[in-house]
Amino acid sequence: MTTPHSDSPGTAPALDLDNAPDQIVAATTLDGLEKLRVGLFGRHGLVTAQLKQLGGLSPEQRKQQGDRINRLKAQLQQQLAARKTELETAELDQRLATERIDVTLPGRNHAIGGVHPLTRTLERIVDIFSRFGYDVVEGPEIEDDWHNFEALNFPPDHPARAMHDTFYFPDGRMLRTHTSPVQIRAMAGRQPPIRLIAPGKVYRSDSDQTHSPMFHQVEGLVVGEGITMADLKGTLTAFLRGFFERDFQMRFKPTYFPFVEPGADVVIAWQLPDGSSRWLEVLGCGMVHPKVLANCGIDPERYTGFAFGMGLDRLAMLRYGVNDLRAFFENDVRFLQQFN
Ligand code: 2U9
Repeated sequence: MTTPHSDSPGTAPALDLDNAPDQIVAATTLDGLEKLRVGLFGRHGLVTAQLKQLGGLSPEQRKQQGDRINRLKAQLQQQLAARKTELETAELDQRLATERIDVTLPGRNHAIGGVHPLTRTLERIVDIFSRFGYDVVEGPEIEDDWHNFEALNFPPDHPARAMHDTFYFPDGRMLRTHTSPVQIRAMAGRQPPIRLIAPGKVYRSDSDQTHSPMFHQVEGLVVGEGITMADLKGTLTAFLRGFFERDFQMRFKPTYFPFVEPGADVVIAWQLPDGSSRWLEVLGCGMVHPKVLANCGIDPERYTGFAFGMGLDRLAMLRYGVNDLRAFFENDVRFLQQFN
């Protein structure tokens, strides 16, 4: 660190009028430069001392020495000013380089994920049935023939089996075609009163704008003493009004499912933007078939029950006005962001 041009007081050669120009050029800080200026032009500075001596000289010498000192003074002042400008510019450049802030940069956006519309729809359904006092129950997606068909009153060669285009494994097991086996397992494990919903993925070999080989169902089951069709109608009316947050006409249209008797499709009068309305199927339901109760070890002479089933994806399409089911599964963020 002991270069001859260093500013540090301990290592610089003593300032004199001969080396002053070199020391000015070698100054690397504005502080160091200011010390040199004081050493030359301050009250006890070298140039100041020379000027003070002029008073004791003869007029002729004074003029000669005066001219010399003035030239020296002007030269050193010019050098100090030039070096000062250089050091100030360097300091500013250094600050601009290290403290640069580009105020035109756009702010940093943190991408915040959202809740998938199907999850949102399920959360609404679970929320409503939880307030009705229902449990939420889940079960396996790979099922055996007993739980998926047999216990639900689909006899081996029953044509209703053909309604479900089932994905089979070589060992005879299958991807569940509905969440009904969850209720079979729940009933086999307990006695009434039973009040539950079973949400989950189900699989059928079917694919177009309104069918996907994997879709989501929510089924519900209530079993107890004295449960009637009136309980079924009251529950589903309260649920649908809560889910769609509006009032509408409802109809229960008789239909057939092997696991319920009687069975019904529920349709609601859906208001279209032009003021007209049309009947829309929103879920299926029925009184649990006595054979199904018996298959699960529940006495059908003592207990009755109702059940219902709905396509979660279909309800989400209706509620959010989505016309292609596949949009829910493609996970295009431009689609998903609309629900945040
Ligand atoms: C047990 C007993 C009865 C569940 C039910 C429906 C009617 C129904 C469809 C709606 C549209 C399935 O997603 S969908 O294709 N479901 O119409 N489901 S009653 O009945 C049961 C279930 C389990 C033990």
